[in-house]
Amino acid sequence: MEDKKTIFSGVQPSGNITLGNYLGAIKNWVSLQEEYNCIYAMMDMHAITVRQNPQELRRRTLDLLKIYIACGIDPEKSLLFVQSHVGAHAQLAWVLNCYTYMGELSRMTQFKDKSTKHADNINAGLFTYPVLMAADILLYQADLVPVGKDQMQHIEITRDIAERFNSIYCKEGNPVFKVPKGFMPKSGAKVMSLAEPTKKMSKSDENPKAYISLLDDFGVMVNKIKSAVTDSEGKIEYRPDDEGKAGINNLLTIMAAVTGNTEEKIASEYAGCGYGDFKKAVAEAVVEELRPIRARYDELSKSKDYLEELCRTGAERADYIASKTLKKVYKKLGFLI
Ligand code: ATP
Ligand code: LTN
Repeated sequence: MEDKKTIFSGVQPSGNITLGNYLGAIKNWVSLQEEYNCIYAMMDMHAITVRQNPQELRRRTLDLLKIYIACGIDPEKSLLFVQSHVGAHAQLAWVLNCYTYMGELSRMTQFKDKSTKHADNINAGLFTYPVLMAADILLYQADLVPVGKDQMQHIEITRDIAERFNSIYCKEGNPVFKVPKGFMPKSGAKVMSLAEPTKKMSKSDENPKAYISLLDDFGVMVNKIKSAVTDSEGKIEYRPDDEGKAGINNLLTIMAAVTGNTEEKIASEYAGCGYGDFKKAVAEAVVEELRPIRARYDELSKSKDYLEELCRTGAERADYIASKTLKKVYKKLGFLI
């Protein structure tokens, strides 16, 4: 166990978990559990960079834990915890804020997108969001961070912050922080909106037709896929998005991520097939992938005590690991400890 490399990742409980979150991140986490020491958290502190309803946030945080387990994360193998239960995240984030430049934060695509979308609430937390994310990752000395494509820029800044800190304080070698690498799935790293296939599928999209929630009724999922925006060419081919194929490419990607085949192979399998039939096949594949997840999710909904106990023990174990890194950092900085 100790010799294994470490994985860290998480999702924010900021909405209904989507097929994009699942194919881009969580599905990948499951397969890594045997080979790595895995730590997965519910990122509630990140979620408050956008206004949340407190009752819903509480419910969604526990729902997210249920989803992790239902998707195949085994709490006996992986460490699961709630971000806000471990004080070191906020503590290290403050320190790292002092080692991150305004210029580099202002280049973050997610900040630009979210500040356009929430123009009435461009808060400092939204701006320093990647610093908290760097703290999450660096506290656990993670080697690998499995995320979707949209988060790779945040992994890059995490690497820059870690290297900067190490180069200032660890000249003699023996770095305080391990410099992590991002890790994306072959297919599904960027699942697009079903309504606007040039935009990322996002759990906080106002249009529920844009995304598939893992908790949607199966009938609703099928209808959403059937009404996914495509093109009028009528050809199932995997070609560049700017040739108008974004919608079909997205359905091919979804099918590829679910079945483990490549987009090209699926395109050749369905070449000559009408869009209606292809959409039906994609919808069936998605429903069959999510059916067992839903059954386990429903089962877990009866076990609130078990879930709360997992959060308690998870937080204790995470706190133990995180405190060790934080102590090293404080010592390097010259804080009295
Ligand atoms: P929000 O809309 O609230 O910003 P989100 O849907 O983008 O949320 P996050 O919590 O930011 O979801 O992301 C959790 C994980 O899911 C990350 O690893 C992220 O890269 C991945 N992810 C999110 N959306 C997609 C997508 N459309 N395709 C693939 N991966 C995705
Ligand atoms: N910002 C991530 C969620 C997140 C995360 C992390 C992912 C917060 N901290 C640490 C990986 C590692 C997102 O998906 N929006």
